[in-house]
Amino acid sequence: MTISNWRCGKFSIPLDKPCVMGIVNVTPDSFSDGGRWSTKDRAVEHALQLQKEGADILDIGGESTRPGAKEVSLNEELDRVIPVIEELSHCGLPISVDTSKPQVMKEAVKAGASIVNDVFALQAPGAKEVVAQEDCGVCLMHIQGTPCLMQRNPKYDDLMQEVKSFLLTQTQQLETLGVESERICLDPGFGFGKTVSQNFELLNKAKEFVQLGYPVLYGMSRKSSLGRVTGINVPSERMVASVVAHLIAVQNGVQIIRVHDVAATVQALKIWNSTQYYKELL
Ligand code: 8Y7
Repeated sequence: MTISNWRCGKFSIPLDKPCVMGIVNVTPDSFSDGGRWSTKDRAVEHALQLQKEGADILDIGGESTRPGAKEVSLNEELDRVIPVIEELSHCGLPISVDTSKPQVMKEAVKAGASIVNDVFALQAPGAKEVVAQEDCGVCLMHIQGTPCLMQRNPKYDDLMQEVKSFLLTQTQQLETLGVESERICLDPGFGFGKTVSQNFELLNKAKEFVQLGYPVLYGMSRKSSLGRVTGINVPSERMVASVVAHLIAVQNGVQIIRVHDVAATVQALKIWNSTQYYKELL
């Protein structure tokens, strides 16, 4: 079973070719000289740059989800992401909001976001109801534990089975609330409560998630497991590793990839696409 489109509000995102979600972080810049560029302006500028580089979706996040990151208050998160979403809502690309807070989801969709991307898979009280009331797409990601504690001691009896069954349980609950399956995307959560070995098992077995019949998203960009096996300690230097990891996911049928380095990823995908569609080449 192959799914042809991901329905996200006014967008129907085609999945016949891999789709690139560009990462846009809206976080105050500690090196800022104090005013020439606001946090909002920097984020919008970066998002438009990723659009130029060929991103298909822009993922806007105001809360760091990195291991050990500290939490951001509701008002702070709203102040960060809503103005950026409003400004980008007319750029022509579907906007995704990276949040776990139901109120942020609701305000973001009202401001023009078409996708809710939640690393907690809508487990917060009221989150599923917000998505059910709107017409947006949603990405459900698997996590074991919380960002603060997840890397302490990840444990599974059967990794693939547990991740799949978690995602399908969340999906079923959403569908019971009236959310159409065409709106739901699944993500195994590379790096979220998994060992290096478990992360690469998820990548190796990506086809098993694709076979569930929903669009599948993988986000591995610059993550520490890529650093561990390459010996590259600086995240921004992991571009080649990231591009290769995402290309492996795509080769295994994954339709959506979430990346920082959009230009390099798009370049790689043009080669991959050419192997799939060579009959269309001159
Ligand atoms: C993922 C994600 C992050 C991911 C999805 C980072 C917000 C950590 N990772 N969302 N978000 N999948 N769907 O290093 O893997 O980018 S934050």
